[in-house]
Amino acid sequence: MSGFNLTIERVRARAVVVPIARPVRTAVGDVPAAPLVLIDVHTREGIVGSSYLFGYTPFALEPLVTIVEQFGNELVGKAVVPYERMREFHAKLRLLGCQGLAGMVISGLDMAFWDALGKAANMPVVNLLGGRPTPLRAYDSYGMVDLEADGQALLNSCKRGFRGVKIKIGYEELARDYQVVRGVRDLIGADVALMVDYNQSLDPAEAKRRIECLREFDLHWVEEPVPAEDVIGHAEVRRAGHARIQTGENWWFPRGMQQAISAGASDFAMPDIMKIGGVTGWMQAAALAEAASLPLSSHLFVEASAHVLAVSPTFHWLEYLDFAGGILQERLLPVDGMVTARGPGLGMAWNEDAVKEFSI
Ligand code: SMN
Ligand code: MG
Repeated sequence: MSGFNLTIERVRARAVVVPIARPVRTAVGDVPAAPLVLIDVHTREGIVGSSYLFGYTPFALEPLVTIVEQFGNELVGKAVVPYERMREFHAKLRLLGCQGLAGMVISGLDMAFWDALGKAANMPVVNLLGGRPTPLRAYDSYGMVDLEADGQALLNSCKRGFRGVKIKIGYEELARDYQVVRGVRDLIGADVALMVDYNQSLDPAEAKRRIECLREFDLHWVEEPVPAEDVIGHAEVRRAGHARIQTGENWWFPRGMQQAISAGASDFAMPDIMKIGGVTGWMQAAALAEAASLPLSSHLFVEASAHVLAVSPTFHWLEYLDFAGGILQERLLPVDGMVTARGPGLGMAWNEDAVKEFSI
């Protein structure tokens, strides 16, 4: 059987809420556990391609499951050929638009297709893409931190070899931002990269004011200072020149990325593989990043991101924030601050006992 003649027989979606090591508190809401939808694309050849969606909040799970199942019904009998399926998805969603939950679903199905192809070829997806598993430098990603409660964890991140740490800020007052950033910088020292993430919580004027006050801490990047879709506002903050601006986790497909690039929104780029179009969309985004000389990082999805970042010409950082480890047979763990893709496929196998335990 050629690894490239797979036919879809059934698509299954299951909702789970997975415990995570550290609840993620952001300036615009908290993520106490990971609401995921597990996707399994069963083929007639017996291969099952798997991926997951991150729902952000539990109320998104049921509609996501419904959309996956409805798309799945229309996929029965079709070939696992990601490029063809993506073109069909975009045509189908032309009137509705392929943002939001529908955009997440087609990206998740694309990831599952690539997982199936890798399994059928008995190789990691990164090899199908022309690369090979490569240790990628990762940063340890936190939410809003409490220096008392999280200090030891932050020190452990450095001891485990992470060369970068990200924290979320955007407190009510700038003074608190300043106090937390100063405390973390003092804790991790000058040689570990420190990224901060405002999670879209400011307006451009307030962002410029706050970022100017944080200049002394040598921030590696300031992420999403203003609403994600405000690419003009991002560019305005970037032009102030107080810090390098990072954004991208809310870009919808390569065209959404291009709009931000055209606006000069950021110094770096960090698409989310679940919003940029899965593996197929990511490869196009990686080309855009190279053409625009934008260092490229990932957002969440440590397993799939380790594959696509290894073949991204402007690779910058892998974000280490493990949401799915609790329902995998084996977590993808960093080694000395580096993360390496594993296979076959995307290298994920569900721990069915845990899936049952965390199912909703
Ligand atoms: C983030 C957003 C939503 C959930 C977890 C983390 C954050 C990031 O924006 O960049 O990791
Ligand atoms: Mg972010």
